[in-house]
Amino acid sequence: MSTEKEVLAKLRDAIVNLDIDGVKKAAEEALAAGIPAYKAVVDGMAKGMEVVGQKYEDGEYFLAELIMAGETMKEGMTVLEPHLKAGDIKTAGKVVMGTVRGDLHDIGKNVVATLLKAANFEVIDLGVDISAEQFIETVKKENPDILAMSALLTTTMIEMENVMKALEKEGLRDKVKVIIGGAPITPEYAKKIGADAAARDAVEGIRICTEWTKDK
Ligand code: B1M
Repeated sequence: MSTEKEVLAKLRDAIVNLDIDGVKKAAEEALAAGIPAYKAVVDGMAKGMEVVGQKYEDGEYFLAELIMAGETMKEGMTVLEPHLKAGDIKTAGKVVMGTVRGDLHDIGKNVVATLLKAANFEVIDLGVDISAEQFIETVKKENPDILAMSALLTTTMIEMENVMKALEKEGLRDKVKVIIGGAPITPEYAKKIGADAAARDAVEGIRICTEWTKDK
């Protein structure tokens, strides 16, 4: 019988090694050993995601590994999520996110959403082709800490500016931090439209969101 420390290390290593079968087995072993599901997520899988993020920054892992790590994490969550009790995990903050109107690209957004969840954020993912009205309606309803938008087309990135204008018009701009990302997005563009930050990749995005909410 493995100790708690050993089982948590197995969970962490399964994420780092992108081992989909291994993560399921380790998650089941954690539950059988009486380890609370939240602990298995936070002290096991999420630790693995931190290592994956570091390997990506060091140039040892690439996008493919980042996506695989996200898939491995999802697989572990299928075992652990039903055992998570509301209130078990203190969320790092609430993020509303989506790909802007006219844009159907969601692979990058999904990577960001998975890593945000792994970093303990509550994520409301609206999906793709999201209009300014839908973003505004959700910000009003959910009162998130952060609004994250993704755009992959030069023809759709202008939608982000429409969302910024709508936030201003509705008096919501000071209530939410805004981060944008996607292949054509630059920090200069974020500045131009009045967003708070642009993220080059998911790891940078998660780092910025964590920094914004660290005193919550
Ligand atoms: Co499209 N496509 N595509 N496409 N597609 C691009 C974007 C393009 C650059 C390809 C090219 O021509 N070289 C080009 C855009 C050109 C331009 O605008 N200048 C293009 C085009 C033209 C099109 C269509 C118009 C093609 C057509 O129909 N004629 C069409 C448009 C459809 C639409 O959206 N209305 C189209 C369709 C598609 C597919 C459906 C086939 C597919 C999308 C599938 C899907 O997403 N479910 C697709 C794909 C796969 C691509 C490429 C090849 C790859 C995009 C991708 O998934 N990258 C892409 C070329 C490229 O980018 N090299 C291309 C991997 C992903 C993990 O990275 O999305 O950048 P990315 O996300 C990163 C960061 O940007 C950042 O973190 C992520 C992870 O590190 N990030 C954030 C993103 N959002 C963030 C939010 C944050 C933080 C970080 O907030 C916290």
